[in-house]
Amino acid sequence: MFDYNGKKIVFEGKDSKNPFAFHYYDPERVVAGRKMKDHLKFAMSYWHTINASGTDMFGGDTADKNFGEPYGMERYMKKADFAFDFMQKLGIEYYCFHDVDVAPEGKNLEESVRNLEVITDYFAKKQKETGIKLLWSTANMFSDKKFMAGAATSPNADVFAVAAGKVKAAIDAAIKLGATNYVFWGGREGYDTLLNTNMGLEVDNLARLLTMARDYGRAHGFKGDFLIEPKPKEPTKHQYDFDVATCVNFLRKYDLLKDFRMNIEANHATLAMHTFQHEIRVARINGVFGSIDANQGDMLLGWDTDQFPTNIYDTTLAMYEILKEGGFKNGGLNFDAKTRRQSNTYEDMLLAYIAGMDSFALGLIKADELIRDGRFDKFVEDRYASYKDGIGKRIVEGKENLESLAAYGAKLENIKVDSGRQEYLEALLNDILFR
Ligand code: XLS
Ligand code: NI
Ligand code: NI
Repeated sequence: MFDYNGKKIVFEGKDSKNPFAFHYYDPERVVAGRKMKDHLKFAMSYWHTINASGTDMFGGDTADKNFGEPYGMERYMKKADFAFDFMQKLGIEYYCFHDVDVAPEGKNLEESVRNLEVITDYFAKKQKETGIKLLWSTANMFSDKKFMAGAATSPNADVFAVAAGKVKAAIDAAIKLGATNYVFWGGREGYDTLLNTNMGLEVDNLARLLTMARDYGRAHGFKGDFLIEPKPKEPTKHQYDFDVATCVNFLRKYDLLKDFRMNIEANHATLAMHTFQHEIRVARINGVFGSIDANQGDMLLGWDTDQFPTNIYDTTLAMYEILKEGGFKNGGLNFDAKTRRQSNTYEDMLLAYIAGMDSFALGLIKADELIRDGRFDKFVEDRYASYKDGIGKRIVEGKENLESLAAYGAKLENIKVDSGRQEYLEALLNDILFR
């Protein structure tokens, strides 16, 4: 059953018992006016897929991702060949990477940048051959020991300088490869204790680096979105890009709202004690929805487990928000997810992506049904009907003030608020999911 025949993974439908086939993801099928593949814009994460080898805090590798090459550029070339072949097998049209995922690090910035240039030239050739595109690039500014106290928010200005150099090179890579986004995830941009931290300077410096990146990118022809990826904690106890609402406030304070949007990760949302849907909604109502890092956490584990998404409630409600947004523009759906340590074979990697892609495909189908069914939207609309005319309309239009409202409300008695019908709506969601 788990003997994979090496062929391209294709859609076989939900009655298929073949694990190496899509059961819901039918790339060419039109849902809500667009092909599924164009709605979903699936991307492969280079770091988890091509590099992660099962290491955890208690044990080493369980999978071999060295491709028979002990070190150096040869290994990274083999990784690239594998990556493009893997995406083609699954029909994935986008990928994402950090600088250090794709090329070996040199003894200094100059050498690392040169390595990155060699590999991105190779990527450019591969992209041309396969039609695969870069969704986003980013700079890893959290793994090397010089980043132990942050990058832009490090107390050491030399670290800030090297971080700026890495961002420049990763933006150059984005431009060269035609990426439609550039991502900032604030790896260690936060603190472990306020006892040693100048928070005001650190947050100002973070804004300084982002502003320099925006200015450099725009001056060199980068037309895509800059994205911040909120996360509340891990590796630091407190990350400055805590959640979407915090990031929106940050962008507004430093006048960056025009160029920056959000890359929302499901597991980061739950670490911030929000649902995935909540974070997308907050981004939408503030006009900063950008892209998705698709994964899921484990309810019983308090960290970023980066599991492949299989929870259909979550994928449906996420796709509901994305459809309401009008779909992805520059963004897409990057599987920032890795197979479990015990799922350590090549087949597991395929099965994991198939599970994630099918879960979002089914989520898309169900979200479209939910919208076409209309009862949810109608319920919410009716619930706020008091703002459509009379006093509510006048409040919304700014025609009332505290005194006029005090006069209006003075004699009101027995005000009745209608039931919120939560249980009915939850059952209705089940009806749509399981019919
Ligand atoms: C880590 C983040 C990271 C970003 C890219 O928690 O999710 O993988 O997506 O730096
Ligand atoms: Ni992520
Ligand atoms: Ni994450």
